[in-house]
Amino acid sequence: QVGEAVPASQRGSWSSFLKSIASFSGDLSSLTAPPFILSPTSLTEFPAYWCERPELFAAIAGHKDDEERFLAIVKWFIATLKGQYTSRNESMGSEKKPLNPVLGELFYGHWPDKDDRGRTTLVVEQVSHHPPITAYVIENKSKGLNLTGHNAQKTSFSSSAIIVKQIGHAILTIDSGEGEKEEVLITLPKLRIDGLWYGSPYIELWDKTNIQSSSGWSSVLEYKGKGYFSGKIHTIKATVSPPGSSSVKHTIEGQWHIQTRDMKTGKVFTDVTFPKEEVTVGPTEEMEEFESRKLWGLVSHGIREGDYETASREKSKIENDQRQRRRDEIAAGTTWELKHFVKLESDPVYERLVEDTDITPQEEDCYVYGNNPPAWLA
Ligand code: CLR
Repeated sequence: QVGEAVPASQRGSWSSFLKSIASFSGDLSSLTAPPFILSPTSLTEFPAYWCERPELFAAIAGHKDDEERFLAIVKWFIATLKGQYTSRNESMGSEKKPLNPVLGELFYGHWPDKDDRGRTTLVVEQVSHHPPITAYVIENKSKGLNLTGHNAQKTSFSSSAIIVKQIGHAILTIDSGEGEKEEVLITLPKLRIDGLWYGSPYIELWDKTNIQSSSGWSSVLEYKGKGYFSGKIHTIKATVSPPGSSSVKHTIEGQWHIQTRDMKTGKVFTDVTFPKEEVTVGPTEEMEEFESRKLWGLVSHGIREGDYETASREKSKIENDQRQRRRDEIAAGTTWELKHFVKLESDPVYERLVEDTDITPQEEDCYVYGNNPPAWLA
């Protein structure tokens, strides 16, 4: 039946929402959805998923050997997938529609030092509203680790599912303090959002992504869902190849939301069945106007409490304020100034790393971090 998981009073508006996405491709964030499917969290918070296993991130710096270090990167990456793609189902019962960030929206956080892993910080800025683009940097300075990336989405609709192509990439820089820094390109998986008809959307990953290091080590990660090679949901197969070769030295297989194994040794490679560590953020009262939880505070509260009238009124206020700002800028002949990132039309690191690979596209833009965190985070 249509919308089993949809409150009876919202079934009509859920069907119209589904019809509007079916006849629409591009920026989903701008479509109005019924209240039951709204998430109280803005997309600017999502980059935190990259570091919810801070000890695995820090562990990358603990290996002197290129091969060992590369395997640590693959391990950390696979372990982030569960948080990135299933955590809304766990916390809210299904995938939901996140709040659409405003231009210049900010999100700051950190994971404290513990057990010698060092402190890790997160700076996120919404660098474009139309189309929505989010830039972020995650740093563990004591370990010489920096992950800088940006992401956007291209959505389309196909046989009752939303297909999401992720645009953008992340670069992990590892500075061991001796000699050249290692640079590692990470590309992002394609998403298929199913379960829409019933009103309980969930994500499956498909196709392939790459991890490509300047050390020459590389990995191709292949994603499948139920009904493909293993018949199980959230399946991954990663192959790891040494420099200058496409021969496979390691194969990792399993389910990214539970466990994967190294097929050669039979040993567990990733296990994400124990709790992750959410990012620590300061008190909302001390935040600046454009910090995500402050900006959306009343909207989020409304959504959480089921007070959708307040949520929608407060959301309109934010959107009207944004429209007015854009009009004022046009009148004054100015543009919004980003606080932390600078856009480059082409990313030299990306382009160097994809050279001689079949990674597409061969060119991408990027957002460079200005190394200017707020004082309390620095
Ligand atoms: C953002 C970048 C993160 C990984 C990630 C996870 C879930 C994705 C999100 C990204 C982008 C926005 C997204 C969301 C799932 C649903 C949502 C595609 C890629 C869309 C806009 C909302 C669809 C609406 C239905 C759920 C009703 O690292």
